[in-house]
Amino acid sequence: MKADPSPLPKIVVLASGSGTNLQALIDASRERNFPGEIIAVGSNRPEAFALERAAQANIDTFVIDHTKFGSREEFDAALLAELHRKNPDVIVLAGFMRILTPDFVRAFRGRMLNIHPSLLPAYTGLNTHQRVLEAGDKVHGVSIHFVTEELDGGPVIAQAEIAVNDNDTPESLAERVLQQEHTLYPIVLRWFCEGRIQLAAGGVQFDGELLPNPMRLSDN
Ligand code: NHR
Ligand code: GAR
Repeated sequence: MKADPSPLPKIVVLASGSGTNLQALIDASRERNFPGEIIAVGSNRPEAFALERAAQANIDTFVIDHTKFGSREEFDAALLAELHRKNPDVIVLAGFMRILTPDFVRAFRGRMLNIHPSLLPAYTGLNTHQRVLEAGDKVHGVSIHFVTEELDGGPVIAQAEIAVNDNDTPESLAERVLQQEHTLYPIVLRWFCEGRIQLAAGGVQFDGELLPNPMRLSDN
C-alpha cells in the first residue's frame, strides 16, 4: 500500500471586494499538483462578490462584519477566533480592506501574505493609482509582502512592474496592475506552500537564502 501523501497546507483567503485575485488563486489551486488547498474564504463585507466566487467553487465562506463591532480590537478578536477554528497554515489577504491590530498580526507572524497595488516602499495605504499619476511616475506595479504590524511595511517577497502611459487614468492603471497581480499571486502562494519562502530576521528567505531584493516580474 502507498503511504498517505502529506496533507496540503491549508489556505484561508480574506477579501473585501470583487475578488479577482481570489479567482486567480482558486483557478491556480485547482490545477493538478498545486501544493495547497483553499479551505475557506472570509470577508468583513457580507455583500463582497468574493464570497460568491468562493461559493461557486464550493469553498466554505464566513463573514465577520466589521460594522457590527464597537472597536477594531473586538472585530479582530472575532476574526481571530474564526481563523483559529479553521486552523490554516497560511492567510492570504486579497483586497482585504481592514487594518489588522498588532495582536492579530503576531498570531500569524510569517504566515500571512498581502498583495498591495504599488511598488513598495512607495505608496503605502490607499488610492495608490491616483497618487502615482499625481506624482508623474513612469513605472508602477504591485508588491506581495509578509504582513507585519507596520501597515504595508512588512518584508517584500515579489514585485511586478508596469509602465505608466501619458493617457493613463486610475482605472486604466488599476486594470493593468490587476493583470500583474493575477499572475504574481499564484506564483508566490505556490512558493510559500512549497516551503520555499520564509520570513526571517533580516527579511525574506528564498530557498534558505536572504533575498537581497524582492523577486521581480517585468512586463517589458
Ligand atoms: N494590517 C497590518 N497590520 N499590516 C498590513 O501590512 C496590512 C494590514 C491590513 C490590510 C492591506 C493594505 C493594502 O494592501 C493590509 C495590510 C486597508 C487599509 C485601510 O486604510 C490600508 C492598507 C491596506 C488595507 N483601511 C481602512 C481601515 O480603517 C478602511 C478602508 C475601507 O474600509 O475601505 O482599516 O493596501
Ligand atoms: C487589488 O488591486 C489589490 O491589490 C488591492 O485591491 C484590489 C482588490 O481587487 N488591495 C488593496 O488596495 C488593499 N488595501 P480584487 O478584489 O479584484 O482582488
